[in-house]
Amino acid sequence: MKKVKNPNILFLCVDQWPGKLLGCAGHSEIETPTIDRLAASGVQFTRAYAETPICIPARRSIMTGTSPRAHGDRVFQPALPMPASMPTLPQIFRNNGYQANAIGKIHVFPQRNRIGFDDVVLYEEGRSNLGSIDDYEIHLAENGFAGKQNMHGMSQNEFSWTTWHLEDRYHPTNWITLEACRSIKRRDPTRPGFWFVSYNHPHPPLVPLKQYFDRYKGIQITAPNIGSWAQKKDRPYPIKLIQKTWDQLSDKKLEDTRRAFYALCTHIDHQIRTIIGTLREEKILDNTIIMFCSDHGEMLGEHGLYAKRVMYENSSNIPMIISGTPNEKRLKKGNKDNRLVGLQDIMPTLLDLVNIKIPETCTGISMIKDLKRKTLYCESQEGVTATRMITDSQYKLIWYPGGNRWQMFDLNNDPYEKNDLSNNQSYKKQMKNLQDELIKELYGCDKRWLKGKKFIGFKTSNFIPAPDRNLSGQRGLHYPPPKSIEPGIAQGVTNRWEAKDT
Ligand SMILES: [Ca+2]
Repeated sequence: MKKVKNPNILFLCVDQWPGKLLGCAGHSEIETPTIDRLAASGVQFTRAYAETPICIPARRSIMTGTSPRAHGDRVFQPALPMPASMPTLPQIFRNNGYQANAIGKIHVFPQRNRIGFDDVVLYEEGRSNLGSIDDYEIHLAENGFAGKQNMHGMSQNEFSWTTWHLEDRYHPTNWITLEACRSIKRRDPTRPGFWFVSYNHPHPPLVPLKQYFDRYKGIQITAPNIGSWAQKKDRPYPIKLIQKTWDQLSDKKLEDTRRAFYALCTHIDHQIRTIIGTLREEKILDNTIIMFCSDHGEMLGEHGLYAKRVMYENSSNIPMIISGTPNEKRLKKGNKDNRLVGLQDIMPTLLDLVNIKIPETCTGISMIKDLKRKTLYCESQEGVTATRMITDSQYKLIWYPGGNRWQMFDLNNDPYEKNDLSNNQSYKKQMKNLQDELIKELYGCDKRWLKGKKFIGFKTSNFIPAPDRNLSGQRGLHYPPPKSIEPGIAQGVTNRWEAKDT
């Protein structure tokens, strides 16, 4: 039999996991021994960002190697197909002789679109009302738990928590791991493999296994950082909006919420070991490149904010670790690389590592090349919550067109973004430099918020919270399956924000 030479790729993706929430990033409370070990045997990119820290746009960047501007979503468009003109990451691998399989969450439309993979074993977070019953729901049904996945009662976009309500083996993290191991064992031995293993956690619902929550019971959990700007009466309009959208948790509740979140992370970390062990037992571990990243982070109460969308570090900075094969010289073991990178860089990097030509459609840059960015541009939402960000590594400039507000942070000296420097005259020059770079990045409908070279933004109206009791993302009993909905309308929190700019 012809020996497979090209390395395999194990791409481990998680959802909503902040870059700082890793032992190897210096976090003293989280337990991530496996990921720390991957970082020690590879390169950890400490300044990696989600260009749009929202699920669908982030995943489009991963799968096409492009910026939000190129792939066409900086909002969250549930019914937007993948860009027809762009080859996908799995398709390019397959075109070059690989087998490519996805296990878990891919979040595309239509849901069963394989976007270039040979096969997708799908976990869709209970979105059967968009037209497809996913493989996890089928698995539960076959084992006598039809429609019971959400009977823990926790919401998809909310920060209550409870422990997992079924046997451990039915937890999505365990199921995704098992399916990943099976896919590795069932591989075609004549071709290299590309596995995209995509966990939906630590994204809410916060439903850790009891033993993982218990691990954190005796650990004092540090309270979130609250910047001086975050409680000011005249804080930017979108910040007020997000702070009012989620319930503000008491210190005690937030502490337990963080424990539940950390428990979901450690559970994933331990489960990853079984996949690595399977590669080892199949005798292909030493010929496998392992990549670990998240689609975006999670504020988890920092500055009174929850979830993502915003450009503060907890939301936009992500874990990005690549561990090469033992002889790979381009990935120096244990290196912490602080260049500015984004999700759009993953596709060019993985292709570069196995010497496959990078398609011209990619806007990303290979992270193993010497070429480095001077600035990185990130963007999120249109309308009242629109947020634009540019960073030159040391300084981060955030623009809220709603109310035409600015924030600037010195990340070298203020990594938790507590001190807004935008009104500090000593930093006028640094701010002007970044504004000049930002204006070059703006396009499309953003241009209506400029007058010549002047940023004018738009006036915002008074915020009136919708009377929905913060439960609009709640899932119910899924047997029989819920009725189909119009797929183009986002369900959950986003449609409560009446996104009008006045
Ligand atoms: Ca996500």
